[in-house]
Amino acid sequence: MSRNVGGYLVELLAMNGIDTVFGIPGVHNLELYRGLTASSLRHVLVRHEQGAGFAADGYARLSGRPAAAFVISGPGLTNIMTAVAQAYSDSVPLLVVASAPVRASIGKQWGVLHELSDQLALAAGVFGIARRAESAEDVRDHLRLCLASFRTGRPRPAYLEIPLDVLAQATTLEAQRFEAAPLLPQADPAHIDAAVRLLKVAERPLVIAGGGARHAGPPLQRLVETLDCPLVTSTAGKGVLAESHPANFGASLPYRPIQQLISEADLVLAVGTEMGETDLFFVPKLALSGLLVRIDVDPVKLSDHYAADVRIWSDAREALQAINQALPGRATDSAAPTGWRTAIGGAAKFRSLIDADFTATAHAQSSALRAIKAALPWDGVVFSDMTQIAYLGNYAYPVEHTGQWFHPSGYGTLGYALPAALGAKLSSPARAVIALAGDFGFQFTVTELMTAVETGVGLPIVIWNNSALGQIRDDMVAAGIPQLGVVGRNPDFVALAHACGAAGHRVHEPAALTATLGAALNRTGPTVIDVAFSES
Ligand SMILES: Cc1ncc(C[n+]2csc(CCOP(=O)(O)OP(=O)(O)O)c2C)c(N)n1
Ligand SMILES: [Mg+2]
Repeated sequence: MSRNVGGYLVELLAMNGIDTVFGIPGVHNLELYRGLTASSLRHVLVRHEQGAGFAADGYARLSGRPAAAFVISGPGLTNIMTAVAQAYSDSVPLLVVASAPVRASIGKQWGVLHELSDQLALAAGVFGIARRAESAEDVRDHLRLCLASFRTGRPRPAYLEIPLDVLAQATTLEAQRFEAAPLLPQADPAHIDAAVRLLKVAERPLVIAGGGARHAGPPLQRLVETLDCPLVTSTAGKGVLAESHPANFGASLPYRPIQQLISEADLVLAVGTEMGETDLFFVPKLALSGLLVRIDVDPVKLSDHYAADVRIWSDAREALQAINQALPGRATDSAAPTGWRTAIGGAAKFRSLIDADFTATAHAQSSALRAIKAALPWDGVVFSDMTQIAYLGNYAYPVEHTGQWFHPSGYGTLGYALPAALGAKLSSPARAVIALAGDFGFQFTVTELMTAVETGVGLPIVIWNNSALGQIRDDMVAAGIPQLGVVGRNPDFVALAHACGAAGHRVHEPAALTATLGAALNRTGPTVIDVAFSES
């Protein structure tokens, strides 16, 4: 059968597990759209390419399934790059397919439409993998590589560009299903033995788990119970063990009592975590005084500025299972565990140390977080933005499982919450999903409210409205800088919602937030909830 390369690509995507494309058509990528209507792929028209990137990110974070974004050459690519950088830093797989100017013009600066001096090089700077297809065979081979990159080690966004003349070429190549099995590094048994030897004699061990451990909850729980040691998670690792478990000290890496505790450990086992600045807010590096054992699928992490004593290059679950097999029986089998964690007290004690420092504003944020939690079902999902309530929520919003609280941790990008929550809701319509953004961050991607209205998703968008760039204002005050550029004029968010065809409400206290959010979750279509508490 003959169709053009654009149509062939769509067939390949449909055969290889992509079911949703977020995009904006333009003259350059028209041939990507020719075959889309007849295919099984769902196309979601977004209002800005950054929204497409965030939506694909949210889609993958909640469902585990990658989505694609179709963008035009030049501005389509540059617009989506911020969202791609966010996905890169948080290890989220997504596929961007872009057109490119005709091959004859590339690199020649003729001034063709949407020209960049080097589009592929630009993409290579933000994606995990970036390829240009110069033929139908290239499309097949590069796409196989892009999709495989999502399953081999640390997932990153992938990029495939196809010049206009290639997109329009006819091809008779048959679409095919690629190999889909994950390919992960297997831990070297000698490294597992070395870790076990250290863990057996450690007196004050502590485990730090990140996003790379998200799927390793059961072996992680068994290990911390065996060792009777504290577990601390990054935001990406939030919920890997129920936060009500006495050994889970929560996503508390930024807090001083926890950093102090970590510095007193004689052995830290870091599983699937960077322990980077964005996990620590804002210490560049943890001060460790003991030994460090790291488990990571990313070899770069095993050789970074933390000098590890034992480096296990492996998937977290496999490595933890192997360690558990080699460790003596569970301490919790006996009535009274005798490890370090029991001696220093459980998570509750450390949580009260952290909570003792909360300001009046933090208490107001806390009450809003509790009000949100009360409105959501047990498996409800929050996509948060870069706002003060979310920085607190990273730690204080209680979860019992992974996949309930998402934050743009690594790249720290304003405007993430709404489009990411939208993508997540489209991936999993039965789940209760909300966006939680600040008044300023919401406005970065407010255009995607129209996408939410158009797709009819029952999506509450909660705005933490302190009428300011609150965090930056507070940072200026703390640094003795005269306040400048930290208070902007906000629209009437309720009226804005109505103008877009969404519902809109303003609430002033927690009970009203719970009630309004509960009702919004049962609505068809999005609801903007402007939260204006007195201490916000
Ligand atoms: C794309 C982008 N630009 C700028 C920033 C810097 N920044 C971080 S938080 C913030 C203020 C956000 O204000 P708002 O959304 O109202 O949240 P609040 O701090 O008031 O809770 C800014 C400007 C950023 N993180 N991302
Ligand atoms: Mg604000």
